[in-house]
Amino acid sequence: MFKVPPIPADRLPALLRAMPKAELHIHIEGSLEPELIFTLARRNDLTLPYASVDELRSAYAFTNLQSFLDIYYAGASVLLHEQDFYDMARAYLARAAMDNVAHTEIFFDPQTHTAHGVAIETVINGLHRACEDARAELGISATLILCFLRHLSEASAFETLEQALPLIDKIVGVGLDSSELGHPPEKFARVFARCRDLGLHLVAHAGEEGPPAYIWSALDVLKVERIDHGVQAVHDAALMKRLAQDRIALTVCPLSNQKLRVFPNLADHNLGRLLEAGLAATVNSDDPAYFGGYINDNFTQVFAATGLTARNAYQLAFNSFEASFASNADKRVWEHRLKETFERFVEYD
Ligand code: ES4
Ligand code: ZN
Repeated sequence: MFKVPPIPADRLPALLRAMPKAELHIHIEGSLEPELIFTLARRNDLTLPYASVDELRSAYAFTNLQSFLDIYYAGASVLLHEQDFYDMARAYLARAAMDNVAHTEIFFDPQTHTAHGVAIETVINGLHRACEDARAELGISATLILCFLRHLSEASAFETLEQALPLIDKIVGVGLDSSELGHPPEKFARVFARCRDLGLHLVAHAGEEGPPAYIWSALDVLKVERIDHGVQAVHDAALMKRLAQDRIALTVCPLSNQKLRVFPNLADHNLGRLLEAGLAATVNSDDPAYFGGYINDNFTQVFAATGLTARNAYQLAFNSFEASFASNADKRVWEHRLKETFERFVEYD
């Protein structure tokens, strides 16, 4: 790997912002800012149980994953038309481009929308058009990952997959999200096997609040290529070895973990420990509108709180490209730009 040159500590935040990166763990419904929730509610003649944007934002006081999910699903209920999905994704992509995100693989939760009568093609077509336009107009590469809600049944996941089949060329993979505890990966073994046969990439949330056993079964039963979160892996030495040896990426989300109290403080986050153990960790925003920051905020805050270095920064950005489902040609271009950015920061020392 490229030998990372010494970079003065006071230039590290600027470097974190400037470096090209991939975002691999972003729930598009979690990018809906309160302002856009109100705009869409007005446009769709819906009344929200909050009088103002400020009142809605002040309801964002979570203490764990479930307390967050309850309000996150309520926020997503203002999305009804293809243009709503387009506008949401477009706003995220414009914001991500500002953070020098070169590539993103966006999660979406179709069951949240189909549950209240929105057709899956409305969801996928709106999101996909936003990705296409962003590539042309913002120079950002964006693809879609369909997530199954694990608190719902296997049958519901199969039904969702069936509905998505005519649009399968518009997604690159599938994931598994929502309430983790009590909903182990095994519940979706058959759905993931079918997705694998369809040639889709596979990821799953595991080890956010759930135990290392859920990470093992995501790997060995679902056969996923990346683990979303995965921070609980540190409690299982054999699992740490497996993740390092197989270069299984973890899409870590520091501000999410702080807000949902996975760690008592950001300073207690184990990102540095994961990197030290040789794991392919990455930094991501999860649900930026709810957790107090986009990807660069996640980088700058976790670096400031835990004392990570320029070398760690390079590794995290490099890991994000390597762990992506983009082509090798695209990866080489982004990795070259990454190296150039680091070299630029030494020269101006
Ligand atoms: C999520 Cl932080 C988190 N965990 C699990 N599922 C999710 N869906 C949206 N954000
Ligand atoms: Zn997530």
